[in-house]
Amino acid sequence: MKATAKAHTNIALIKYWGKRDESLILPMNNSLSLTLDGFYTTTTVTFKEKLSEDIFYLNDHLITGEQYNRVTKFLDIIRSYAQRSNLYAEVSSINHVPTAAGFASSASGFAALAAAATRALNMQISEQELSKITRRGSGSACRSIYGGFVEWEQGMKDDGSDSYAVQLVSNDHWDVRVAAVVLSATEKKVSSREGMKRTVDTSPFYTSWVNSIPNDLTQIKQAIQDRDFEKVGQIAEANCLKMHATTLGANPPFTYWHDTTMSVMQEVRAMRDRGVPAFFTIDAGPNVKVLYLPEHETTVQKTLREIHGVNDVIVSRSGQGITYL
Ligand code: 2P0
Repeated sequence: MKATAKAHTNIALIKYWGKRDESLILPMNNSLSLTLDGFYTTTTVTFKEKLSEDIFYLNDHLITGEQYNRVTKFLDIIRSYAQRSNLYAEVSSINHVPTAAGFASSASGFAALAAAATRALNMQISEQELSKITRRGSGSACRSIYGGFVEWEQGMKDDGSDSYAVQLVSNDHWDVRVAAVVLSATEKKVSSREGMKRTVDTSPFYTSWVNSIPNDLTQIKQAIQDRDFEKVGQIAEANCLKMHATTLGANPPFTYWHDTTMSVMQEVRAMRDRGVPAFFTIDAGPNVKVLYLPEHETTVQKTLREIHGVNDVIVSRSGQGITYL
């Protein structure tokens, strides 16, 4: 009863920001992402009759506390689905997601865990079903089941049965690159889970954000089909700015940006003024991700590395969905 799965992280171009159900992890809006080949998690799950509780190793370290609880609670969901409530597992995950890159490893982490655990239990489920289960671990993780450009359909039902991700185009549709710009600034941030809840509960800008999503989605999906990079970039960048604007209206207000975050944003705009099509997006942290096309890789990398306060630039291509090893 053992299986190993590999899942990549993803970057949202239309952001998931806010839940309508905290417990089932049901979002307020559809979101759209690109799966990235440079950042992934490999997880082996072994269910053993002899175990009386789960054991979790991350990068070869035994994990306890909050991180362990999140894993074991998620395994409870899978156990109840498989009707194997007293069967515990040894989980060993290796994260190839540098924490400093500002990508939440929860997306690749929960996707790899869900895939490995369901396979180890020999559950015969579709990718759609796997995406739904994965969503219960972390919302953005449900998009990492698929490669390329992916949409998470929020669904309408109270039980979450219609809330899952679908692939729009596979990773060979279009070679779009993403540079993760790693900043030297470190500061304790508001977690995305807490940040989105506070925003939903208190920000007067939140309703406008949600209402603006359907149009952004219609436009960006067409632009992806057409491989219209300028349009994809413009919509993604504007969508990111709208998401971050909602946090300034929250009570208490907060922002994920640092001064270097803004320096990178300005430099990306300056590149565009010089004729290099590059666009930024930012998640629940200070780091910036920059979208560009392969022919501009050298210029974009060099420009980003020269910004004061930038520690590293890690580039990635469009990646695959779940694979089993
Ligand atoms: C996203 N983020 O669409 C957005 C944009 C952060 C900003 O999904 O509470 O770790 O586990 O469902 O998925 C980060 O939130 O939150 C996130 P939970 P998750 O990628």
